[in-house]
Amino acid sequence: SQLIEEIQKDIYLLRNFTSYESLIDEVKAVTAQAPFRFMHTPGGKKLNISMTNCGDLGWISEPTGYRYAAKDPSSKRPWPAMPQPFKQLALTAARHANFKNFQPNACLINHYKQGRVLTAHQDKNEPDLSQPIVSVSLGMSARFQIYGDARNNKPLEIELYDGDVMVWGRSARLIYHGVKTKHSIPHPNLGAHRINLTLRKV
Ligand code: MD3
Ligand code: FE
Repeated sequence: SQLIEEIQKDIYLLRNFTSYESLIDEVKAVTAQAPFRFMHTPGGKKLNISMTNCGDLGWISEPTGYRYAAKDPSSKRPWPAMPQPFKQLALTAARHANFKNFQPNACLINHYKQGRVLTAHQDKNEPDLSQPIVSVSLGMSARFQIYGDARNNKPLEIELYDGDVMVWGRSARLIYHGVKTKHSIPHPNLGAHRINLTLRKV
């Protein structure tokens, strides 16, 4: 359709598909129960992006490794339930990319201050690689980097803005990717902060 662009094989971009205003109440409801926190890497360093989760399972980084956990290690309670609007958005976005009936059960929520980076990495902690990943950008813009099959490739860079949604699946599911926010454009309401939702079926 005209709404969706396949920017590379199996990587779909839906510009302006949602907005900060549409989802911020749900984000705040989640972070009131499970605040953003800086997790520690298996190497013992602090991540420079703060994170939280909602849904049945949440991605966590600990000195013992990365994993999906049913409980928030800070509160020792289950993660907040996934808000219905998150599920609906993921289902609809995935359908546009020809993934039928995508029902995410895990949502990682990343918070970037201006200048923070997510270095090139693969997402490979998920058991079923046939499932897509849907990501939602809110607030400040960011430079998204697509490295392909090796982290030393020269990346394709695309600027993502508030409300942009991407769907990654099939042959793109294990690509190396990263995020830069050095030259980001602040959002009128959220300022120099970016919130990213990463919706998965784990
Ligand atoms: C491509 N987050 O949390 S979301 C992550 O903007 C992560 O916060 C970035 O990479 C962010 O792991 C990017 C887009 C994304 C997420 C997962 C992917 C792209 C992906 C998995 C495979 C390929
Ligand atoms: Fe990732």
